[in-house]
This record gives sequence, C-alpha cells and structure tokens, in this order.
Amino acid sequence: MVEKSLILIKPDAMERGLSGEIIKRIEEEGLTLIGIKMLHMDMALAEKHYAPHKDKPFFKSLTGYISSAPIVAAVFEGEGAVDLIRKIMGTTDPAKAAEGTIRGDLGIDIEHNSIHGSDSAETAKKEIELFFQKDELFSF
Ligand code: IDP
Ligand code: MG
Repeated sequence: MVEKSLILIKPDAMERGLSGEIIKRIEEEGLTLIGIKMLHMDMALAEKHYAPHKDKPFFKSLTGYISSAPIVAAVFEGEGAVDLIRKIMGTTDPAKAAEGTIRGDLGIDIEHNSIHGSDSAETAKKEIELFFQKDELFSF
C-alpha cells in the first residue's frame, strides 16, 4: 500500500547538523519527500503530538525536549512508508538499535534519539494533520 508517514528531526540531530543525512537515508530507500518545514514546536503542539504518552513518567521531559529547539517536520510517501521508515530509524533506544539505522548510528540516548516516525497509517494521518495543511503536500 502506498502510504504517507510523518518524521520529525529532533533537536539533538538538528543541533549536530544531521538533517540532510537523515533525509538522504530515507530518500535512498526509495521514499519520496512530499512536504517539509522547519519550526520551533511550542508546548501545546508538543503535548498534542505526544498525547498518547501523557501518562508516561518521561512525558514532561519529552515535551520539554522536543520544544527546546527548532526541528524539521517532513512527510514521505511510498509503498509501506510507515514500516519502512520505522526500519530505517531503528528501535527507540539507540543503545539497542542496529548498526546502519539512524538511531543506531546517530542517536544519543533513549530520549535524544534523533528522529520521530509515525507508528501506523492511522497515526500518520493524525500526525500529518498536526503539522501540515493539505496544500503544503505535493505529488510528482
Ligand atoms: P518511538 O519514538 O520509537 O515510537 P515511543 O515509545 O513512542 O518510541 O516514545 C516516544 C519518544 O519518547 C521516543 O522516541 C523517545 O524520544 C522518548 N522516550 C521513549 N521512552 C523513553 C524513556 O524511557 N525515557 C525517556 N524518553 C523516552
Ligand atoms: Mg512512538
């Protein structure tokens, strides 16, 4: 199935100049970049985006972190985009993520793990609507 998925390039990656490297790794796997912007998330947007984690002990720290510096939000489209991006990202904790994955190669720790990626097609739809208007997404 052709799907869309949202990624966020997190502050730890932005601060180290890794946005191009991360986008390149996803494009190289055959997915198409159809929307991109740079923004500084405020706490309200951070709390909406991470609402599924609102009862977790790390929620306050996570929302503070994601809103601590400018980030890049991007939408990729392609066959199986959601699962493919999860695979390219690697597992949540960089210490456990495989070599060759974004988190395994570039992540710092379980919170500062360089990239967010949608975890299902339904979540992707909701997340994309939080960050992008319809006319900010393109097709080729
Ligand atoms: P995911 O990003 O791989 O989908 P989730 O479990 O959905 O992982 O967690 C969302 C984000 O919350 C993670 O990417 C990471 O930044 C942060 N996070 C997850 N678990 C922990 C933790 O145990 N301590 C601190 N931050 C965490
Ligand atoms: Mg998640």
